[in-house]
Amino acid sequence: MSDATLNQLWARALVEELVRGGVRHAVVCPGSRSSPLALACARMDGLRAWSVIDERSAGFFALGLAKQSRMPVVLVATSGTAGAHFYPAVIEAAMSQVPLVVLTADRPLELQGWGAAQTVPQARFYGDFARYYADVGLPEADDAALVHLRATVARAVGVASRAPRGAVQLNVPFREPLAPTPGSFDTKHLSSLAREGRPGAPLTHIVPPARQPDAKVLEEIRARIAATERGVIVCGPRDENDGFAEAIASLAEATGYPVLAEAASQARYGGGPATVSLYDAMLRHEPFARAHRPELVLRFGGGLTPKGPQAWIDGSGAEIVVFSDEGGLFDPVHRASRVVEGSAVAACEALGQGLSRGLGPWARSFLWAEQWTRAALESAFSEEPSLTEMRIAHDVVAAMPDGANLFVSSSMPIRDVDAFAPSMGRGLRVLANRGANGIDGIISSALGVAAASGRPTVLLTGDLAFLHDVGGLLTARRGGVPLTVVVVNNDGGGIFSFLPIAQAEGAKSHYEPLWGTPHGVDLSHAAALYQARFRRPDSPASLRSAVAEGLKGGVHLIEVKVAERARNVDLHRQLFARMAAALGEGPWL
Ligand code: TPP
Repeated sequence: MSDATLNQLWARALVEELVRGGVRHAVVCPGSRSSPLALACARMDGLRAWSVIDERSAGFFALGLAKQSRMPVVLVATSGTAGAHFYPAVIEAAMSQVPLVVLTADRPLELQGWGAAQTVPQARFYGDFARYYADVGLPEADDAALVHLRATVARAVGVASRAPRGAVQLNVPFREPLAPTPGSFDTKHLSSLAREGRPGAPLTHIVPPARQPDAKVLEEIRARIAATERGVIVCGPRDENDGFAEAIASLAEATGYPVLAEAASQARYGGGPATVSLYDAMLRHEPFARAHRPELVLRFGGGLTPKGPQAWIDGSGAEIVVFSDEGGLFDPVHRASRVVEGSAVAACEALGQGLSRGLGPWARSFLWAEQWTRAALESAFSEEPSLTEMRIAHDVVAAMPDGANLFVSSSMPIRDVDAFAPSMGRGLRVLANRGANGIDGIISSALGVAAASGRPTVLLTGDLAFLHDVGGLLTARRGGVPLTVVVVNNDGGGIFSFLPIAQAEGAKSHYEPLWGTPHGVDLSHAAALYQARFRRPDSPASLRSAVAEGLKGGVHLIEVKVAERARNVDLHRQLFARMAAALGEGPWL
């Protein structure tokens, strides 16, 4: 192999090791110092190079690609402030275990610290949020240096990909010339290991430990399950597409426990017959909540989005066992007696062995409540045909075909999907940035999911989150990524109306400018700027048909104007009350 410059030889070796480690997508931001890396990404077989102009969007686009594909994705930035814009995506990756490999191109050592342009200290840019950091050093046409580079890249990919997954940073300095020059670079003196690595495999394959949970502990928990009828399985947000829904359905059948499945748990849409979606409403019915206090809770995934059910679990006095795939802990009030690390699917399979309780009166009581709260929800919607925020969440899910993706923004959209969009007999992949719950990078994250999956994808977002990352729409156009964006436009931050600050006398005159933050933006201009199809449906039927139309292809912006934010709080309370009241006096256990 020969290459036009030493920098090219170096960058090619680096990117070759990324691909051998399983990287299939590179998100490259424009810059000069990063040119050798950009070119190596664009030329590398087996790697799709995406160009994204704004590094903050690029970070979230990569996050979405990696969330969906569960494979590490590489990000490339030039030197200076560029790489700093990856920070929020790196944080989300760390908090929700998404594998990213960040390459920050840099100036050489002799330009550091003396005022050279676009030169800032880049070592450990992301602090503890990056799981690994190395400066790979300046390119050298030397066996030891190239083998070390390859091994370091292989190691970085290995760390990003093993539990707990997350972002890693490699700082990559280059001297000029940064562009390829005519002629070839002599590599004859190099060993084949330095020049080519190990074709078909990383130079150093770091094999992660087996993720089988501890057998003895599972045996103890199985004995506890066998002795306990009043148990529940609780599934919080979890991205994995590893047969989790099926494993949970079998565990429910074996244990006789209902499954409280959060919207983004991958256990709700496409879950088994024990799936309970409307737990938030049903647990607002106090006698029902009291009568259904569990004695054993098997928890999977992250924290539940709604507070009430979480408090019900924490206050139940039940024994709580947390199954943590990635070693992450979700137990902020310290109620869990055990945290079992290792594959959740493997844990489900092992726990169900030898048990066949089936769905008896205990589980059926939850499922009965699911039916009744659901009937109340549907009848409320049929009586009042206006597009409320709750109705939008419900109808967007209802309009989606089997196998599609739904990305849901933080703030009210994820809460509304969770509370008002029950399982509808279709398999959907529902993803959200629940690691740090940011409203940043939402459009770009959804685009990453759409790009990695090649499946119809809808984003449901609030207007502030939309405006926060509106520039992300550029990637839809430049990268040709189809996406249907539904914006719930309440002209500001609706979630704050649910909080005490909205009522506080002392903050009254400041509430709108500082929390409500109305903007009055006409979103059709955003559609025009990024050449998206724009629609503004004003009825449930026109919303559904706009979503169905959007899913045929292209970039679509669907804006739904909704009731004023304060009124939305009342509408939520009324609907929750109506659903809970449907449980009446029983019949329960
Ligand atoms: N900045 C970031 C990056 N993330 C955050 N979560 C916040 C600020 C705080 N925050 C939480 S919700 C919210 C804000 C600013 C308002 C979101 O408004 P919108 O997207 O319109 O959704 P709505 O509340 O109306 O449902």
